[in-house]
Formats: sequence, C-alpha cells, structure tokens
Amino acid sequence: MARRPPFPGPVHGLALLALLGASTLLAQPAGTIQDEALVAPYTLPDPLRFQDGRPVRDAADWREGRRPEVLRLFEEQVYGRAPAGPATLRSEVVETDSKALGGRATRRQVRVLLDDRGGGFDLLLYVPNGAARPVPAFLVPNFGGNHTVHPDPAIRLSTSWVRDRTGGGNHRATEASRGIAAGSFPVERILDRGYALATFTYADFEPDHREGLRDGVRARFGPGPDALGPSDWGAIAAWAWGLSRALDFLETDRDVDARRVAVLGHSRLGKTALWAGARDERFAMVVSNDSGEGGAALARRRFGETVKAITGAFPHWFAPRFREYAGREEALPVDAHLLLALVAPRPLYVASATEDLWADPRGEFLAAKAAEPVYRLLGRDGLGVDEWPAPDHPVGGTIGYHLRRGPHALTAYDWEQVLAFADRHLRPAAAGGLAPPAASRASPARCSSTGPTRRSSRWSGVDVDLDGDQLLHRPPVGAARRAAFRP
Ligand code: GTR
Repeated sequence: MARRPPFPGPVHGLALLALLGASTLLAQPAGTIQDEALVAPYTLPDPLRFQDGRPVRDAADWREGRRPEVLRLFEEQVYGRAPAGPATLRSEVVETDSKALGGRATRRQVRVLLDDRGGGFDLLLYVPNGAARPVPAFLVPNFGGNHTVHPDPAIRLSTSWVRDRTGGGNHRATEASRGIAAGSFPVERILDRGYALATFTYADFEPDHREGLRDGVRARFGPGPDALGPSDWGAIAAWAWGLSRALDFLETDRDVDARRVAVLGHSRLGKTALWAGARDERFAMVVSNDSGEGGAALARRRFGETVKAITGAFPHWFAPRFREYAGREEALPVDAHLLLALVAPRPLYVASATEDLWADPRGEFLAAKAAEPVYRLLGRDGLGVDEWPAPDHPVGGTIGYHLRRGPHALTAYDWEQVLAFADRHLRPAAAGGLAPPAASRASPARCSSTGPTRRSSRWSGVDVDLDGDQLLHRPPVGAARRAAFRP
C-alpha cells in the first residue's frame, strides 16, 4: 500500500499555517520545526527496560518495578512531587435542581472544602435523568469558570481568577462570559449518551500565571512559593491534584459510578488530565485532546513546541528541574510514550488536529504507538494500526486515536469519537456488550430541595457519616488505602 504522506508537505504546511494567520507563525520561536523532514533521528527510552538496563520480564515486573520507577522519574524530572490528598474533605451542595436543562438532568453545584481555612473548589455536576444510576461520568476541568461551559443561567459565576480572554479585564468572571466555552462542552449530547459531566475551573486550584502559586494549593499544601525545590510540584501537578480531589468528591456522590470516571482535558488541561490519570489509577479512562508538548507529544522530536519554548513561556507549569532539559531532550529519562504507558491497562484516548502543528499531532500518535508494548504486556490491545491514520479516521482498541481535520480546539467531532470510545469501555451495554456489575456502594439518600439528611454510609470501603450529600468527614486515610490510590 502506497505510504500516505504523514502530513501535507512542507509547502502545504506553510500555506496551511498562513491560513491559520501569520500571527501564529509569528508567535512561534524562530527555528520551530514544522516539517517532518527536519526531525532528527532519536531513540526513545524503552518502556520494557529498567533504568539500570534490566529487561521487564512480565506484568509483575512492570507493576511492581518499572511502573513505579517511571512514575518517580516523571515526578522528579517533569511535573514535580505533589502531596497526598487532605485527610479531611468536606463538601456542601450549594445548589441543586433535579429538573435542570428542561428536565434532562439533575444539576448539583458543590463547594468542596480542602482545609478549614476556606480553601476549596466549586464543582458543577450534571447527571442525566434518563439513565439508570449510578452513571459513568466525564470529569473535565475548564479554563474560564463553570459558568462558561453552558448558558444555563443557574450556574454560579466563578469567583476565581480567570484568563482575561474570558474575564472583565481584571481576571474576574463576568456575565459576558456565560456559556462562551459551550462549543467544547456539548453537555446535552454527553447527558443523552448516558454520562454525567463534572467540571471545575483549574484556577480554583491555582491561577495560571507565574505568580499564581502564591494564591493556589501549592501555597496551601506546601512547600511555600519561596521554598520550591527542583522536583517540587508545578502548576500542572497542582491542577492534576485537583482532578484527584474532584474524584474524591465523586466517590461520595450516589448518582455517579466513581469506578467509571473518565478524565478528559484539552491542551494544557490535556497535559493535566494525562498526569492525573497516570498518578491516580482510580480514573477508569484518560483522554488527551491536543495536549502537545509536556503531554502526549514526544519531546525528543522537537517538532513544534519544545521543552525550551514551553519552560520559557510557562515556567510555572512544571517542576523547576524540567527546564534543565531545554535543548537536551535526549537526556530526559522519560518521554511522552512512558506517560501514556502509565495509564495502561486502562483505556486511553489521544486526539490530535491537522492544523495544530505546535502540538506535533504526529508526535502524539507516535507516543501512543510506543506505549503499546506495555498495553500488550498487560494483556490489552493497543492502537491496532501502524500507520498514522488519515484525518477524520479514528482508530484503536484500548488505545484510541484520531487526527481531526482542523485547528487546535476541543470540538463536537472530538467528543463524538471519545463518546463512542467510552461506550466501548465504560458502557459496553450501550455498545452492545455486557452491562457493568451492579453498583456495590450503598446508594445515599436523595438530597431533597429542603436540604440534606444525616446518615452513615460506606466510602471506598470506609464507614463515613454523610448529611445528605455532605461528607461530614473523611476518616484519616489508612496506609493501605493511601498506598491504594496514592495521590
Ligand atoms: C500554548 C502552549 C501549549 C498549550 C496551549 C494551551 O500556549 O504553548 O503547550 O498548552 O497553550 O493550553 O492552550
């Protein structure tokens, strides 16, 4: 079969970039590689060989040896070490409506407290009314505040820092930004497919700027802004930590099956979703949409954004140590394929876009391909193809991939492929397969409009006291359980 050009040739590429508008080209550092022919040969670290050169012989070797080694290397060299979750986590349902979106959904807006000094985040949850509960869910962090994901007037305006593109010019949310990100959050479509949608704004955990760490969880849960060591957590690790805190809450919500939560992120939040899914094996499925450098794209290709470019433009995103690899990607003990391999054997979806050269769409596919040996070692299939697929031709088994025709964005097309993939892995019944086992946890009493009721329940095998949907306290995490879900 004639080999399909991996991507429209250099001439087409430049014309395409011109189409994207000179500004993008201008925005990229001189010397940015956008032509496959300019990618220098590189050697990836072997997923199935320990750092000391010993081969990974079997699944046990991976689980007990190589996987922890890879995780530690990403913590030390790229994203930084994050603390375990807070021992106490309280939540309060601040608004709920069982007839939201014209009766299609139950909406819950929850304030989740991370400490007793008011630290916390606002989670917006939509649960489909038409599906048997508990339902699987997508957990998707947003950029501009929960009120931006849908024009639903009942969504509370975010009180956190927002990127000025969506705020009133002072990084404060305004009504003007209500629903502006709805194109990336097809809420009704997700609900109609039988999934709940949970979202929060990443800035609730840390505002996305160089001094943001002074107002975020890195300051609250240490080490303080002026005591950051070379391998201490960066902002991406702080946002990923936030995803685990949101999952902590979802584990207490009776309508959500916390064993079937897919974490999905776009762009910088795609990097975040990958790192959260790698660290926290409670996530049943992980989706990276156009995550690029520091996410699903192989750093060693130096195609599009590089370690130098990203650590220069966003020094707060990674552990300070990561910038030491600027221009020295070959010295990195890891690369994106190992990040993807940390998700194994769970379903993983990687989405790219043809015009998103900065994110190296081909590099995202090649990383997924290079993660396959770990999936196979753990008894799962991978992508099922060797060639980079043509645009708009989704592929994959336990690792899914598509290259959407178009720009850097999270679109309805991306969601359609992800929903079909999720149906195969999280709702096999919907895809004509077996139904998942009945929910094991006691289903908590309904949160009535007159407010919560006290009762005890079990939370991940631990007795807890709940008041309606409010988790009164979470008992100290036992060593075994901490080991179980670590973050
Ligand atoms: C760009 C950055 C990319 C990507 C993107 C985004 O500026 O260079 O790595 O993360 O932002 O998150 O929108």
